[in-house]
Amino acid sequence: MEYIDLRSDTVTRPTPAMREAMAKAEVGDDVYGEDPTVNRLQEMAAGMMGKEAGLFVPSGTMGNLAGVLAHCQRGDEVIVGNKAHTFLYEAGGISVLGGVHSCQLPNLPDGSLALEEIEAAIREDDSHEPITRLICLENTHNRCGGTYQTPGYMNRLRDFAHEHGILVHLDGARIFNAAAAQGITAQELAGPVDSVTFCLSKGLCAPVGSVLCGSTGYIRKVHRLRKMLGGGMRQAGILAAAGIVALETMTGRLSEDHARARKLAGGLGQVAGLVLDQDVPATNMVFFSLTPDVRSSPGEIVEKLGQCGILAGVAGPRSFRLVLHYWIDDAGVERTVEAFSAAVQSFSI
Ligand code: TLP
Repeated sequence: MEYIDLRSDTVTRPTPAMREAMAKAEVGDDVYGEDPTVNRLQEMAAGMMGKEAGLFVPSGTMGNLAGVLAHCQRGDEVIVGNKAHTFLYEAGGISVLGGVHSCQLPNLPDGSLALEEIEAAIREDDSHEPITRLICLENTHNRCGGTYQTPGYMNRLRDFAHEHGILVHLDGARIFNAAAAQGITAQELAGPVDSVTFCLSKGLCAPVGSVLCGSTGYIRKVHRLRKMLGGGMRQAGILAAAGIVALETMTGRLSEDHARARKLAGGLGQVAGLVLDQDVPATNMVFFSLTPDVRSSPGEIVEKLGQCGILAGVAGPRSFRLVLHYWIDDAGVERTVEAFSAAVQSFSI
């Protein structure tokens, strides 16, 4: 059966152009810095983020982990949203491996952190307290519904942080979605921060990899950390080649996924028994819940959908997340709405 897989954009397979580029990629030992394809990807990525340098890493998780560790000493504190991927879904790596303490502030519904809340959380110079070293942001924000922040917010936050001697790391796993939704470049969002991780493997369809970008000195530190974390890859050009195709061919089409997300939300919003978290999705994610009269759990609905070839994600005790990407077309959106309608009806009183 050909599945319509909406569980995440991490499920995307590489395009034929990527597979071709991978087969032909020139490679070398990247731990020695000798892989020409990795070097090209890193230069391209740094340029697109408005940074001096970039480092290819196996995953977004490793990018964020090495990114935070390079800024912080053991016992330092990072201010992070309580719905941030770094806080919720990275196995506590910054604490486990870096001894970095986290201070969680409530994410506002749009995924931002309120400057007043940050200000109140900054530690005094007092030997009882950890040192506030870093603020971690996420743009787009996954658990807040794929919402995005504007360059205005990014600049305000950076100015505020730097005034207090604090650095800013951006988990920009889907920064190109944030840029596409606003009709701007990724550089306008990443330029203001001290470091940024973005993923090649999600909406951009590359099979593996993320790039962490920052100043030359910072990336030199990250190079050692990547080795320590076991992420020093050898002939990684074979993967970087797909990443280059991703940057060249996939960033410009993400608004198609956003349009399909809106279409999908429009259809699901009409289904009795479902209620959307946001009427109009901001980017490529659609979050919605079951109304109280539906006598089933999201897990049961997901199982039913799976039987007709649709893979959906459970996001909470009554809620779902569907993520649009390159491999979902208009017909897939229509089939999904029909299948949800049938599945929910079968459980309604
Ligand atoms: N997110 C995954 C899951 O881990 C939840 C998904 O399906 O959305 N930052 C953000 C904002 C992410 O959404 C993710 C992956 C990551 C970092 C981690 O990337 P990888 O999977 O490459 O380690």
